[in-house]
Amino acid sequence: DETYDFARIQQRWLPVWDRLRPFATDDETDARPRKYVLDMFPYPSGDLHMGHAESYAYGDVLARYWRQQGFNVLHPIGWDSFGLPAENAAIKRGVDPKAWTESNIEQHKRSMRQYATAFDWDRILHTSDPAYYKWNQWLFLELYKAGLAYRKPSNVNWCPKDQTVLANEQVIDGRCERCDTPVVKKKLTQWYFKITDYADRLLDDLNQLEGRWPEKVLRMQRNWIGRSEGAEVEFEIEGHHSRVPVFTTRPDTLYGATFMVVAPDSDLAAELVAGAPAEVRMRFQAYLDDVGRMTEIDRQSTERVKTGVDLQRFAIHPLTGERLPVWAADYVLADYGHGAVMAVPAHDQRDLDFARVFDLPVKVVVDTNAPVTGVMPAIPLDEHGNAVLPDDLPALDPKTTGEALTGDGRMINSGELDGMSKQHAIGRMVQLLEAKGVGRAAKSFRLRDWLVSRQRYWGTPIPIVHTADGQEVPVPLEQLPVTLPDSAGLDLSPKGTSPLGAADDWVNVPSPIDGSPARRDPDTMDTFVDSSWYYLRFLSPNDDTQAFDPRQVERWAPVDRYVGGVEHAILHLLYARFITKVLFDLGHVPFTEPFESLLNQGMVILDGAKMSKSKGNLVTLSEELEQFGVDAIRLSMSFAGPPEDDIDWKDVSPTGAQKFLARAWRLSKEPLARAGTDPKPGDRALRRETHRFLADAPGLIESLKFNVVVARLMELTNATRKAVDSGPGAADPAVREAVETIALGLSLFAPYTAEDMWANLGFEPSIANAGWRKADRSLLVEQSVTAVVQVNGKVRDRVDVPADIADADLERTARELPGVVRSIGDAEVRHVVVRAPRLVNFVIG
Ligand code: ANZ
Repeated sequence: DETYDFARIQQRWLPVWDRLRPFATDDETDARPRKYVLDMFPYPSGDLHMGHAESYAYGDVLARYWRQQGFNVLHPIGWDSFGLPAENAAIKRGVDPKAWTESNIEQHKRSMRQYATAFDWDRILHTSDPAYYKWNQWLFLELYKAGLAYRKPSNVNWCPKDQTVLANEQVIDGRCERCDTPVVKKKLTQWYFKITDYADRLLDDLNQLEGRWPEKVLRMQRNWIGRSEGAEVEFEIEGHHSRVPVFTTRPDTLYGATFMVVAPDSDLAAELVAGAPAEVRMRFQAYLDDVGRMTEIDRQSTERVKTGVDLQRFAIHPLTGERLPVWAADYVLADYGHGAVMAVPAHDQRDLDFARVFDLPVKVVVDTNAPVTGVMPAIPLDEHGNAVLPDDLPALDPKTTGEALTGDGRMINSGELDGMSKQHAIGRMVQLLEAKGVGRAAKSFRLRDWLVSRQRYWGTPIPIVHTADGQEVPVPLEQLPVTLPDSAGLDLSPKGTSPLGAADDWVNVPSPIDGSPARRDPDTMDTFVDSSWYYLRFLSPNDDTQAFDPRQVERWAPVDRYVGGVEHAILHLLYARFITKVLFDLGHVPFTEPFESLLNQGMVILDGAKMSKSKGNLVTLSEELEQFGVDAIRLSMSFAGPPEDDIDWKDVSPTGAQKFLARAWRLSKEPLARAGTDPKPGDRALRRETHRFLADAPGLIESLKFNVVVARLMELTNATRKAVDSGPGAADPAVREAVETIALGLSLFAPYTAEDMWANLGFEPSIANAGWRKADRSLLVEQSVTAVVQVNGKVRDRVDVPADIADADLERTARELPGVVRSIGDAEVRHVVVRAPRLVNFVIG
């Protein structure tokens, strides 16, 4: 059959691959170098969509490429199968989340198999499998034992619709990431992981990833961790038992502090207001209620008129001894720094706005008119010794202008700091504070501890038992996994407490310590815990004695190339990095970063817009595959542009891709030279194209220029067709060489077509493991030079050689020329003069 029929080709090769398992990685004796290529594992909600098709196409190009380069490549797949999407879908359909999840996984598996992703199907895992989450519980207990998992009552982000707690990261512009409902605050006792202990390392180690992770992701991670450097300054408060620290990035402005502000929802505010007059307490309570109804975004908005309550308490300035009024105001956040600020209205805009509303004093301590660099010019003084400023300089009067003086300048009104630059003054002030024992250099982070407990059913149960007297007891390792009870009979609908609390038989257990009545922790873990270490589980997914096998970790980890969407740029990657560092510190893994390099593919959009069911612009993957075939879709993804860019499906032509594949495939049906025929005498121009492709493709793939490689394959296909139709013809060995190379190149992008071509060319399957061919460098040079070959100074022959041929190669070539062989005969060559590429002279005698 001479027509390209993608459906027939797909049917032909799938069962063969099932049998050959070309991507198995279970041979422990395999001595090839190793690569670990990982695609972010999917949520099994619904069938695969265009986004999956794109991401898996890219991951597969890399996995198949490394295999052709002679690496043993681990490319596993699994499912992130716990979590809200599955649970909400299950609630909507009234089915068991487990059954629903598993049937979706089966659907995914079928689709992925058909999509011919080069996965090792013997390593699959899914996180809702007790065999997986047993080790999730182990991980929790490892953190617990290390003091990195703890419980605290705190204000949490609460989604009133999903009735669940959200991590800061899951609140987008004050709304629930999943359902867009405005998030409110609620006080609950929750489990946390102490990621803040790792803030410095999580930030500093990003430098190692420079150039290997997208710059955008590095920036997002840096901003998320948000390190500020400055100082901690302690203030006495009259009538208060201990000194109150504040965090400031501008200790140089301490002499300009004229009042203090505390966050209304902080413990400190509650303590201070307790000692205030009844009238103040009432006003404060009303204010606190208002604040509780506000989103974080509103609170921090600089647009809103500042509000606050005078607590009628006084702080003592640590250097001047002045009494500074203490206010509570919502622009100060309870969970940043120490939840209190020294207000410097002259130099901080928020403080100035506040001071102007409540008529509080403003004191300028930085002369922002003074030159910052170089030697200070002599400032002219009046008869009283005060500086005379030129008339045209703006007045240093923020209280009137409303503009805080945030620029650089020279210190004034600041005692021994006067005349110093900002940097100098910051250093000096820290010394002063340290000497007086009222402050020190300090850092503050935007990063908060990771809230890991969820009041939902479909997640990993937290392996802690609470005794009647309030003790937390870890479930002993040999009793893991703590499996989820059957969902039948449980009300899964969200209501603010975990559905597991109502599973009496499950929740009531004897204390592991003394058998006294106790209760299991009813919460489940954030699914980001599950995905924080799954890359390690893939290394020994069926090991029921440990979370991961250290020997396999040694062999494969860390991940060489991680592929997935930019939507995981912050959360998932940060958590995986954190858990990896914890595992390193506990001696479980020998590295500190999980993902050596990262590819974030763009989105597949339609007409410039994100595809969604509600917008009615959904392109359905299964229909595209049906119409154009797997290879045409995969090839289209790679050809559409750089993988990081969005793909507008409107600009993509699967028909064009299909036509190209047919053209390439038909070449393999030509009456080609026999396999193994030496192509040396073949058409030199075509050979040059072939070997250029072989030489260039590896660098292009490694720098992720997949689209360029596809374009080059198209060119090579055209050149080959020309050589067949109007050149040396199909039987020229150079044509066979070109067609074999096209098949090899296509094996990265269009595995079915490539395999079928390989069979047409007379080879055994699978082309996936055929191995890349080495480019013959001598064929790459465009110019050839005619070398003259002499024997005893007389020209005996000529030969065309590459312009950059080496002396030794030229000599060897020359010796075999007929004219040379004839005239040397049996004589002994006593001396050879080689001047590559133009001349060889054999001296005989
Ligand atoms: C005095 C001062 C003077 C400040 C000045 C700034 C400029 P970043 O860069 O975000 O770390 N601050 C401290 N804790 C706060 C809290 N819990 N809520 C709101 N604001 C808080 O900002 C650090 C600055 O933000 C700190 O430095 C403090 O104001 C304020 F000319 O202290 B600064």
